[in-house]
Amino acid sequence: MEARPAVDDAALGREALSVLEANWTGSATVPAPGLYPHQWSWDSAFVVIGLARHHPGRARAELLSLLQGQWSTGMLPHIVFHTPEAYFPGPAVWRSHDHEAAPRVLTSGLTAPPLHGLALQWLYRHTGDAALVRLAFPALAAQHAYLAEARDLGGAGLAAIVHPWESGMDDSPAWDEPLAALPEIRYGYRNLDLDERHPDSDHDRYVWLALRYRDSGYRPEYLRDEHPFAIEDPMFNGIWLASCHAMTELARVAGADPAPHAERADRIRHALLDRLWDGCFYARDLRADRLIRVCTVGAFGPLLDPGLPGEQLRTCVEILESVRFMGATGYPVPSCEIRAAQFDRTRYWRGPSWVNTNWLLRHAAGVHALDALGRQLTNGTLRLVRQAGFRECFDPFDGSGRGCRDFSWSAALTLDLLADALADTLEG
Ligand code: 2M8
Repeated sequence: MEARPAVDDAALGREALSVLEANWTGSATVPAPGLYPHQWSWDSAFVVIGLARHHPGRARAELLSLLQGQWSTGMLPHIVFHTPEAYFPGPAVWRSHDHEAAPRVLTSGLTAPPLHGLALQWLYRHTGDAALVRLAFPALAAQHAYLAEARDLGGAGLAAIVHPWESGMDDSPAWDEPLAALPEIRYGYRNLDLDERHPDSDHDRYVWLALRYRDSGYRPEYLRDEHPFAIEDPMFNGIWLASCHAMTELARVAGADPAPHAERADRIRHALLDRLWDGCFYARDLRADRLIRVCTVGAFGPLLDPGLPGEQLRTCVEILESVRFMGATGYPVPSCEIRAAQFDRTRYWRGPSWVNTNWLLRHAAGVHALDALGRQLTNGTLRLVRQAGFRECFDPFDGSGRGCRDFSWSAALTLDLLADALADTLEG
């Protein structure tokens, strides 16, 4: 474990704000200097959530700058390139400028977990900024319509991801089987030292999948009929469902009809239960037409739904608290169950604990009034950043930091968790 002076809450909060200040480029917050020098979609949503009470003006600017990257199809891309900083795969790979639906700013051609409805609701609750809701609501409604129209590849109401990058949990063991079914690819090019993150073979397949989709002209028909990677992921869809609930509430502020958003939430819930539940929520491989039976932190995405039935709620919480997950590690929440053969405490999204998934589960605990679980998630996550800093991820057993430093969502969500911990102390 890295030595780090113990810091009190106020000092930790100041450190978090200074990381976010340093990672602000003037138009957006980068996830981390150097390694991730552009604006990533769900990272930005977490930054909006973290800044909502402390720096609402910046949170608003963050959301609006991300929305500049939205395509006229409604697709909100996973990366927006506001600056010419080198990154692979960058604009030359995605070629968004060749696509008529793409905006002027350069972007990737994939999407990311649709957390933005929840982020807007968070900001509204803390600021009452109805003008922002009126401005952003139509864009987020278009994002949801895109997912429902272009990504419901299974036809039952869930959105399919068409690339591991779209899950945000790139190297999750849940993608091993569908990736292994792809042809062996050897490009041998990369511009980053990706250290412990991906084996070369996976990285080459990531690039290959992205190029195939690009070369199809980013056509939905190609995704439906030909693309070899199509997965219904419980975390992506649990997040979408949570954003649908948020949109139902925000519709009233925006002067829009809440009913379609509430109906969509119901449809997603039913499809999650029908298609992904088998004693745990698993991802479904649409191409192989089967569940991918490895239990990862993604399994808990549906906990974000206030309408999750009691049986699934109880079972998910039992698994989360058991020795398969938090019950065995000293810190919340390993990204893969520790008894799985694929679990690796050192490898990116295959074992380490992440502040963003901890925060999502903390939020889910609040949704279901599971106060003790919520406190455990808040306190365990704060212990991680207090001891190791705002690292990208953490060893779930000893809490040591992994990946890059000064990572934006670790800093931003710390601000939110600190406020939470303070409220608990005042109430207690
Ligand atoms: C990681 O993803 C990027 C690709 O988009 C990468 O591996 O280079 C993931 O952890 C993802 O969730 C995150 O949004 C991104 C930026 O922090 O990094």
